[in-house]
Amino acid sequence: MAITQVKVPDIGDFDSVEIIEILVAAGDTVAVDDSLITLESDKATMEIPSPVAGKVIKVAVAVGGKVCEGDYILDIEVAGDTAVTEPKAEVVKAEAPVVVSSAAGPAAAKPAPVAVPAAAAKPINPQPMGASFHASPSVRAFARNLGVDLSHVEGSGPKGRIQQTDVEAAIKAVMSGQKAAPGQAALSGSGIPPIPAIDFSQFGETTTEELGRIKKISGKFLHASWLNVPHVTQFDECDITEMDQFRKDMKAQAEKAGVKLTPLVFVMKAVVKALQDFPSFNASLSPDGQSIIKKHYYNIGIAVDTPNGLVVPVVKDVDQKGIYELSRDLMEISAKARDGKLGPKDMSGGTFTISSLGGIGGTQFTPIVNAPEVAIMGLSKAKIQPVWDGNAFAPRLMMPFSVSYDHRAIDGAEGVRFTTAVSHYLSDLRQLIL
Ligand code: CAO
Repeated sequence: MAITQVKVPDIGDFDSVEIIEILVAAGDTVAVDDSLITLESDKATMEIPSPVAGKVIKVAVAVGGKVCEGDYILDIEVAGDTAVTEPKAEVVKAEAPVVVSSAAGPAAAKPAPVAVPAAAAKPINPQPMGASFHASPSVRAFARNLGVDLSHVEGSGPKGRIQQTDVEAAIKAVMSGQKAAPGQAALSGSGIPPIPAIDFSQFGETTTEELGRIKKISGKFLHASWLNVPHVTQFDECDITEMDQFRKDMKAQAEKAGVKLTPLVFVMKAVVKALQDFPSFNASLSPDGQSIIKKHYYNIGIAVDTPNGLVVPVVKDVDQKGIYELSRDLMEISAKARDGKLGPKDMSGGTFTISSLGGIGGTQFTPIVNAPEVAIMGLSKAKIQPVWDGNAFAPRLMMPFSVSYDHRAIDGAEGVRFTTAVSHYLSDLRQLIL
């Protein structure tokens, strides 16, 4: 008999990752590659597999603890001289942050991205510690994404192992009303009535396509933000006639400098100035909801539409950069986003998010707060409007925008003061240098 001390294997760039599940307890027998613990960073969930077969004799970590590569997890008693293979963490989901916005209206599809704090990203009904069920990491991830508590699901695989089809069957049973309360609570968590499952093919031809990876991940964050954050959306508009004229006047010079100026970079500068005036918008609530953490750095997340879905890279230190530098940063991160080359560092540390649909169209929309941030701006398409100047109607370039915010952190009056400030700065860029 030999004791193998199992340690956290190479988990890539992640440092100090939270343990969200302990999947074994002292006395359990494990096979090689059985999952031992689950780690969750803000970007990925990883299952740490057992490098050996044997009996768990001691678990040295706890849920909520943080570990990094090389940290001791548990002891396994191995029969005979079993070779210890170096385990590899299985990344269940890479969580590219996504922004969240949704068109208003009950039928509107919920939008995509937003980086949500690890706590909010956890399933509504976490599986109990050491739950006595067997399931592969991918099935656990599948269940977690849907908020299904596997301890309520009957496994049809060998030795009662839970398969994905078992999870799907459990969901169907609850949706169709065949299974009641306990299962239903496990699926819908906070008691939200489930949407009934309907066989749409009874009404006409249908096709079913699996959602892309980013959509699946962002959907979870969007849902968590939608459920956890009491949203208010303030609509406003600003007169960008002079700003846009300046942008056009600068076009040739900007091209020489290798950048293309769009309204977005000016909006970023105006937003930062307004954030400095209203620090509650550049903040997060503490996990217990009792304090507001105001950030003295200004990193703006930009929702970027990519072929694979929405992601939110972050432009750092916007307060310290000029328009050209910001344009360069924006072009660089948009290109990286579209090529799927963003790394965790490119997507972390944001303090406020802007979702710009202005290049596409629309009049207004209600973005979903990119929690744990407390506010997000949605930009819509500017167009020439007749504006009364006191004597006559004048043609002005008006840009509609909205700001959704967490009402726990920000009051309505502050909300409209903030949008008024942004509008003020954009209508007269000279204010930005005061
Ligand atoms: N009003 C009018 N025109 C606008 C505008 C606005 N608010 N914003 C941009 N435009 C114009 C630009 O000036 C540009 O026109 P020209 O080529 O004539 O100068 C054109 O629209 C295209 O701009 P763009 O969208 O390529 O560039 P951007 O800097 O404004 O935006 C980026 C960059 C990465 C934010 C954008 O490309 C993108 O991906 N937008 C979609 C984001 C998204 O999907 N958000 C929703 C998230 S929630 O579901």
